[in-house]
Amino acid sequence: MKIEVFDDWYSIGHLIVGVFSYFFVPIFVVFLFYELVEKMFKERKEKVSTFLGDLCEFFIGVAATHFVLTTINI
Ligand SMILES: [Ca+2]
Repeated sequence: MKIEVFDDWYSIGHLIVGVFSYFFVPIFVVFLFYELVEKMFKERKEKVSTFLGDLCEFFIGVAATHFVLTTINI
């Protein structure tokens, strides 16, 4: 199955939320809950491919933050 990553402008937001959750983990719980609610109750049904894409965008943000902090070593 194809996953749609960075399909809309909200995708940048998902990435940024991922960056913040690197420093404050509870944000991850809120984000996951929000995404699940959005997937289940959104008026125009969200596709599984964009739902998984949103999660990928989030984790790209987490991973990128970890990469930057460990390589630059601030
Ligand atoms: Ca997306």
